[in-house]
Amino acid sequence: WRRLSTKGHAPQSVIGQDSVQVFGQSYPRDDFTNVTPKILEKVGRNLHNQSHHPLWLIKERIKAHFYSSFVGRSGNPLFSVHDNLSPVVTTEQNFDSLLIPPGHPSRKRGDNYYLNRATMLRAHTSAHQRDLVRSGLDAFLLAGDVYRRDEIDASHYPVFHQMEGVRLFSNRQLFSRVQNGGELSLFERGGRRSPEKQETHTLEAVKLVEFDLKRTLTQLVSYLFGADLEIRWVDCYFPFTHPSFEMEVRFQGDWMEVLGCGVMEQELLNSAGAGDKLGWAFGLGLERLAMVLYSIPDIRLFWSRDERFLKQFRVQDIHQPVCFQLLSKYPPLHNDISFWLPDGKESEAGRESFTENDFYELVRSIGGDLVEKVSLVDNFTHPKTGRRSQCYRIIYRHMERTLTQQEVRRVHQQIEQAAESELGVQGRF
Ligand code: FA5
Ligand code: MG
Repeated sequence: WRRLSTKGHAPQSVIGQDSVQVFGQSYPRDDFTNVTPKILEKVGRNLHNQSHHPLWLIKERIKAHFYSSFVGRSGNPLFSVHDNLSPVVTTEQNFDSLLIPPGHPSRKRGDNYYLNRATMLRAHTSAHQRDLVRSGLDAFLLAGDVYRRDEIDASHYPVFHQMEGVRLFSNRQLFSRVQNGGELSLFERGGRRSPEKQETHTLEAVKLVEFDLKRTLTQLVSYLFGADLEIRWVDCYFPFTHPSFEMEVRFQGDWMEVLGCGVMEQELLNSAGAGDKLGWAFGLGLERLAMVLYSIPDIRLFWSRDERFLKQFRVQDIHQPVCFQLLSKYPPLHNDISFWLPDGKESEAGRESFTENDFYELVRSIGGDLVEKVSLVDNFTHPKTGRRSQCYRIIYRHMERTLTQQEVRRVHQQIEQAAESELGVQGRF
């Protein structure tokens, strides 16, 4: 087993032979356990709660906007804010509570960090929606760190931060501003699900909720970025909202997705004891917003402990503009790696034999933040034997210093060895 140093993460995170310990709790290992020491180092770091960290700054600005724009009947803030919920959740919270069916692709072991079959690091802040609604909240924001095994590039990192927002409406709250609103209803019987709405909802109720959702989010990004920012809405799908949308913003000449949202599935609200209300929910990526707002070019920078990075965000007033000066970029070094894949037989339930994410994970756990990007550059199937071989290009670059060839070669060789011993591939090095 390996005890991690106690600096900057959950005290006493331990990956043992038989169990994984996080925040003093012990989780028995099983065939789904795939969390790594590098990932556990990040648990408890809570960048979103570090005063004057750029993610904290964005969170505070979003809070300030919601506090000033939405005031309850007695002058109190309408939205409560939660930023300290543990990222360790049950798979029931992360998936089932959100109507994500068994066997759904988003549950794959290859895409998530499991402590064991029943427990995981949350893959999104939506994992808490049902519980917070059940506790009686009608309007809340929730910020937290989330964990996903994913590709590696400038805008993807295995740990990032999301802000969730939920707002529920009773019949009176939704229709009070509408003329003769008292005659309208939230629900109808015998309705059909269509691209516009769920079966139990009336079209008029859904349109008002959808309008409120889009207006709320458009006002939020205009407040953060100024009215000039170009945005667009894209239809999409989530098992826990319908209809569902993504907002994209124009960034460095391209459209970048910053959030997903939609009208909450009524079955979710029913299960949370709020079946007499309709609601909207959104989940946005705090790094994505911070990257646009401060022109931060690479998502790894958020983990920097470099004063030259951090001090730029120590503003007196959270509304004061930050002019982020990019630290000079140090030169990249790249190295390729090719190997034959193990014979592709499907093994026990839910476990694939080799996935690209297994390789990304391995590169990440050995190369850490030296790795800027990993891309699959060749995927070849031998015409006679049917054997498959892949070639990946790994780009190494440190954000804060120049790497030497030697240093990179050492890491690259460790990756080659580990790929053979841990993933069962056969190297063509
Ligand atoms: C979700 O996570 C949904 N839970 C969002 C949601 C909430 C929908 C409530 C409906 C209602 P998605 O996987 O698209 O959706 O992630 C949401 C946002 O997180 C993305 O728009 C993006 O801004 C950010 N994000 C996703 N993956 C990454 C990543 N690897 N690195 C950084 N940011 C990411
Ligand atoms: Mg998305």
